[in-house]
Amino acid sequence: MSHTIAVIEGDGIGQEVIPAAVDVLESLDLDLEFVEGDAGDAVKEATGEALPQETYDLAADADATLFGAAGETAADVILPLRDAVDSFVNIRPAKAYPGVDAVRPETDLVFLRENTEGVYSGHEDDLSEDLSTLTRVVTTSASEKLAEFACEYVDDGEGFSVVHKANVMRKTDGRFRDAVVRVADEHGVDTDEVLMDAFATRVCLDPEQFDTIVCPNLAGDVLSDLAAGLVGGLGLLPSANIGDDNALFEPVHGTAPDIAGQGVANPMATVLSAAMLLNHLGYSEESDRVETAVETVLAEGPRTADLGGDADTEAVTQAIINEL
Ligand code: GGG
Repeated sequence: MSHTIAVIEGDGIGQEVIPAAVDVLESLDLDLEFVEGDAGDAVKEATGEALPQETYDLAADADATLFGAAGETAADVILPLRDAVDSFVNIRPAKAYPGVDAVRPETDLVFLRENTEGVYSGHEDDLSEDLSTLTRVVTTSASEKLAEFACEYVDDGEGFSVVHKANVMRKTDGRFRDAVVRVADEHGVDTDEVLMDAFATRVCLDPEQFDTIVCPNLAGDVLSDLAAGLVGGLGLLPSANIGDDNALFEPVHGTAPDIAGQGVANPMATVLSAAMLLNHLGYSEESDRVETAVETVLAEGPRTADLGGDADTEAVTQAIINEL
C-alpha cells in the first residue's frame, strides 16, 4: 500500500536534517510518496503567514508528516500543525546510545507529553503596559485521553510516573493528576507521582528510577530537553505527535541558528523520528533497521560536532544509509 508523507522542513537546520531523513527513507525503497510544504519564519516574511493553509491541509490529509523546526514562528507553526493531525500526545524517547559520551549512560526514558493544552493553548494577553497574562487550560477529557494512551503504551506491568506540580497549581495540575491516576487505577496500571521540580533533580542524579513519564505540555517540553542533556544532547531526541488517525514526526530540537546553513547539523534525531514514522505506518521491520543503523553509526561511525566529531550532515547520513 502506498503512503503519502508530508514533508515540511521549516527553518534553520530543519532545511538540512529533513532532506537527510528523506534520503534515508528513500533508500529503503518503500512505496512512499513525499509531498513538500512550506512553513516557518521565512514563509511568514515572504507571505505574511507562517503556516499557509495549503501546508496545514497537506499535513491533515497525508498519512504522516515529517517536520523539521520552526524558530520565532514556533507557536504559529508547530502548535497548528499538531492540531492539523489531531495529536493528543507527544512521545519523546530519551535514550543513551552505546558509544555516545552521555552524562548518564544508563538513561532510558520515554516522555508522554500532553499535546493540546496547558500553557501552550494560546490564551495570552497584554492587559496593560505593565501586565501580561496567560490562561492555563487543563481539561479532564484531554488528561484522560493521554492516560488511556499511557496505559496501553506501557502494557508490560511496569506502570508509569505522573509528573506534575499539583501542590502549587492545585486546580489545573490537580485536575490533570486526578484524571491520569484515576484512569490508570481503572486499568490496573501502577503510577507513582513526582513533583516536577523534584523530578528534574532526581532524573539527573539517577535516571534509572524512571521509565515512562506522563506529564503536562510545558513540563514535557522542558523535562525532555533536560533529559537530552543526560544522553548526549538534543541532536539525539526524536518525537512523535500521535492522533487517532494521523501523526506528525519531528526532532525535539529547534532551528539551531548558530549552526544553520553550514551543513554540520546532526541528522540523528530526525532520522530516529523517521524510524518512528515507519513504525507508525506499519513498517516495523524497516523502523528497527533504521534505529539499528543509527546505533551502529553512533557506536563506530562518523559523528557531527555536537557529539565530538568533525563529520558533516551528509557524511553521517550516508553512513546510516550504508548500514541499512
Ligand atoms: N522540531 C521542533 C521544534 O521546532 N522545536 C522548537 C520548539 O520551540 N518546540 C516547542 C514544542 O515542542 O512545543
